[in-house]
Amino acid sequence: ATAVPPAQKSSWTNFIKQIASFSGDLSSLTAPPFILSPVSLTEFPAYWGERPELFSSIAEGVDEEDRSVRALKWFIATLKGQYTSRNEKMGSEKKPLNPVLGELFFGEWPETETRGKTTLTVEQVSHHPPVTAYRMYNAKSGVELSGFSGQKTSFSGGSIIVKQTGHALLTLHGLPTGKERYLITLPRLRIDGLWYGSPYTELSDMSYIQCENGWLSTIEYKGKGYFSGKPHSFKAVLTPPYNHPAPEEHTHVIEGTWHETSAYTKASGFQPELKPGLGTPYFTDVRGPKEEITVKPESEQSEWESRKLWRKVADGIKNGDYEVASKEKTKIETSQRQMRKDEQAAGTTWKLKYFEKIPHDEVYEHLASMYGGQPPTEEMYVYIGPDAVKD
Ligand code: 0T9
Repeated sequence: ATAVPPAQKSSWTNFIKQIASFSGDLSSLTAPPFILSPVSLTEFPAYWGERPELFSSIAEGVDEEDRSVRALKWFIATLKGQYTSRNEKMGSEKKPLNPVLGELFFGEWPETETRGKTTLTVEQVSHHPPVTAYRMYNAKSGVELSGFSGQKTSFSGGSIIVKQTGHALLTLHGLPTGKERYLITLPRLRIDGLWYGSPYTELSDMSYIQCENGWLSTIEYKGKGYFSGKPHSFKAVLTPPYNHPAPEEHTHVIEGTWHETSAYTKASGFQPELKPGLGTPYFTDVRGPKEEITVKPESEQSEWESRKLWRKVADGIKNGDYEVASKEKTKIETSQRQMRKDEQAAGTTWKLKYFEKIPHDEVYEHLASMYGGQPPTEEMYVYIGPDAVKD
């Protein structure tokens, strides 16, 4: 069975062939209409915030160990949104709109009784190759996430392999002990199901959450037929700093699936939260609803804000009016090309609004060296907006 509409079969086959013979920036390839998403990649950083309580409560941990557990729990709980939500909403993974340079996306998760307001600022900081910078901040708890996201793609064994470039830094500001930083690295993706026209994402390899105090989460991802025979499986091991007096008793092992539930398989010395009905000492349960970001109405947005900028294209895609979609997309691309030409003629370059690029991130290099990662040096985008934290 195939999900490819009969009229788009040859264009889909063509698209797959193009992907196979091509490696680099997939965003520039023209895909058949049925696989187009009306959502721009600048909206994707919002997945980090869809469990706002878990995010802001990282700072409530009583010590480094507890905060590292909470950081891991929040991270794992975001994976379902990050990697399966297009399948749930649109039936399969789809090709997102390729953001223009300077595109912005803002939103928030409003304050409630149990948490302060969390805000998100996203800016497209490069078009070729696409790079998205983001910053999420909860002022009440002092929890901040900042990072950037890019992709290097290749084709292997019928799947698209996506190496994520970029990393994120989680900073807990204003703890009694000062600030505490965590480096978050990102997993590798495989896009499977291409032949049938119903692509979905599986994660592979490892990612890390390295706290500057030495606590380290190593997360290993497996698809079908590994640890549990289930798709979307992972195993996370949290280990104490090398000089910890009782490392064995403070090593946490968690196994499960990141789109459903996970539980401790080892938690010596640490009393995990128990949840009725789940039987084992549970860690995450993301089967329930998540909370989507609140975005202000388009009438109050600037021309650079993602939903307003892409409105006509997105409507075309949603209404199956691909002629309109492609006409409107061409308009946006033409005006972008003109802007680049004008800049070149004037000897200027586009100026970022909310982020400043630094060519090397020393925090990243330092924290990555702690777990023995030998990462290629990466740039970083530092948030410079009005509520930037100076400490
Ligand atoms: C950061 C995430 C990222 C972005 C997407 C690879 C992908 C673009 C990047 C990595 C987020 O935090 C997490 C989730 C999904 C990733 C996307 C999945 C995907 O297929 C696209 C790529 C560029 C394509 O559109 C490939 C062509 C398409 C026809 C396959 C569906």
